Amino acid sequence: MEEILSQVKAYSEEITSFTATDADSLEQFRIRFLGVKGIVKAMMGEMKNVPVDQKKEFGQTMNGFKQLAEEKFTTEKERIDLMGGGSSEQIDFTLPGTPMPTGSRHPVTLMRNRIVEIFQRLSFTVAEGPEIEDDWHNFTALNLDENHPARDMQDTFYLSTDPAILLRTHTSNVQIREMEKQQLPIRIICPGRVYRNETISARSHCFFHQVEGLYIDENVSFADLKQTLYFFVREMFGEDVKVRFRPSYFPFTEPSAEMDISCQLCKGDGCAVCKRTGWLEILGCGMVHPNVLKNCGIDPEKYTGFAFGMGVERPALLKYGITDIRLFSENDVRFLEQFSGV
Ligand code: 2U9
Repeated sequence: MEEILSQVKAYSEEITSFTATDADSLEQFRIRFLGVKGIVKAMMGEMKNVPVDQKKEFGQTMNGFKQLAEEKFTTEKERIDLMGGGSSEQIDFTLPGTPMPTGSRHPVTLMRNRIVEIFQRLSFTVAEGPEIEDDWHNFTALNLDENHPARDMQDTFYLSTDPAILLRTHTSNVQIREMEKQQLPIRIICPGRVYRNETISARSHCFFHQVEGLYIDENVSFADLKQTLYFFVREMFGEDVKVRFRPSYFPFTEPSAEMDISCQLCKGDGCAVCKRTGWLEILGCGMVHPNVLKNCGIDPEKYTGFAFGMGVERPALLKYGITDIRLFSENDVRFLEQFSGV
């Protein structure tokens, strides 16, 4: 018994001081101590030669011995695995890691965020609504009568005709839905994707993005409209930007106007981008038509409001010098990763 215990002690010291240099030396260790014909098994086999009154103590010693060998094997295995299986190769943990490609925001998103953020500073809040819409919210409530060309099957994508369910042609459906809630005043900015049944080309696509705005309260005037939009373009294009309003027509606003800014490329001198006029059209606007207010249950005698709408792709093309609108939806990472910002 004494002899066996001193052997176990010597083996225990050997185990404690063991360090595997690679997967091979670890395997040698396993075979030597934990294998079927290994030392642990052999030592345990000595139980039969131990006097009965010492069997308990011997059993406990052997269990500790076995545990020591197993734990050493486990910790050494983890260390060798971390080293990539061992051999003589050592891992240098100070080396830079494998690069993780980071994404970038889409140029249309960047432009949309810039527009929205400026109106948020004027206390406009973002409102969103469905892209699949019914006839009322996309057309009828907006004073577009039954014969309006925008309602033509060729101009819009219909999901069904009776009842008419379609892909919205503007984000104005969002404003209608907000007005129907009857919580006044309303000061909202509505960014979103819209659809038109167009032949796809470098200049037009069957879907694009808009940002529309709506402000309804008592005593809202055309002067408020002008000053709000003037603030917007100054924030967007700089303090020296000039604006002009041209009378226009939209069924949902009266009076209506289109707003131009002085061409940012030639500073108004005339160039190819502004077609030698010195001006660029950037948005449409007007006072909300009384019929539209009535359609949403708002009293036009008490409340007035202004609305405006602009496309997002066109200013993004201009800002980033892009010449083909189709690039925006091709999802080519080589194109998309060129734009930075938040
Ligand atoms: C409600 C009432 C009025 C939104 C308006 C325009 C003028 C306009 C175009 C700009 C370029 C669309 O993307 S574009 O092709 N938009 O000219 N939009 S006024 O008027 C509204 C909207 C909602 C309830």
